[in-house]
Amino acid sequence: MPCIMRLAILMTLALHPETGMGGRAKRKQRLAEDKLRPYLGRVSPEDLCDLLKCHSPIGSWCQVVSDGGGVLAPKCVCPRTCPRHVCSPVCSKRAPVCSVLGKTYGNECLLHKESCRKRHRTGLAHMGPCIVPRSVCSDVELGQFPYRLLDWFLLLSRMGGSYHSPPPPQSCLSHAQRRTLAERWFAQLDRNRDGELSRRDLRKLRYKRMPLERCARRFLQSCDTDRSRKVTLQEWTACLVDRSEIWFQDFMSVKMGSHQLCPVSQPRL
Ligand SMILES: [Ca+2]
Ligand SMILES: [Ca+2]
Repeated sequence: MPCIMRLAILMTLALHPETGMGGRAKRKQRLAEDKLRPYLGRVSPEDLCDLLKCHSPIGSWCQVVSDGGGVLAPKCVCPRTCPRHVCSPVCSKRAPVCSVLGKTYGNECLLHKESCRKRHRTGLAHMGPCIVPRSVCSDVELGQFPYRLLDWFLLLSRMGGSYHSPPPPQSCLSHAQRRTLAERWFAQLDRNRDGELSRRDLRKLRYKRMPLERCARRFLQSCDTDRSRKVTLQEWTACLVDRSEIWFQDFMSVKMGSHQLCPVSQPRL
């Protein structure tokens, strides 16, 4: 597609943002498809597909389909069948692919088929297999995960801050400071502010580059002690702070916050 034509379409999409309260996926989808309608027949439907963002059905992808009157148009659809193999019948340009969740699919069609089935929008991270294969979280790793996670939160909290001397390690924090750190992150992660962390709240957390990221799901499941599928602040601090301290003391046989190893002055977070 010529650059000018692509620019014109993009400007049209930008000048008519999909506003409206609620932003219902179906309506957004209809609007997005309507905006491309003037270009049908002038621009190849494959190129229009590249510009069409799929909101509905959830997990769908853009395919060129006949609109019934014989006109080929881009449309967001859920694939019913996909070629099982990378080269069936011909090698796809987009095979294999890696999703943002770190899972490799034989082709992009399979990714969307699963997304549609699970009714969960899953983005494409990059072409080719995921570089780091998904691995399992061992019991030993799960044991140290709360400490590593708290350490990581502390690092993120300090990033961008200025200090004259290197900040003390997490093991020097007092129990109260550790709780404050965990509470701050709870508030930050609880995006809908209902006082509980749901899987939706934690989606952002899981896919950041944190140490032992593969343990995140198992860890969060273990925090939900009453199996309510949500983690309360009490569950969160017990899971993150108490288990960090137990692990550290067992592993290092040193009391956390010991002044023998830490600066005498109480460190700030
Ligand atoms: Ca929440
Ligand atoms: Ca719970």
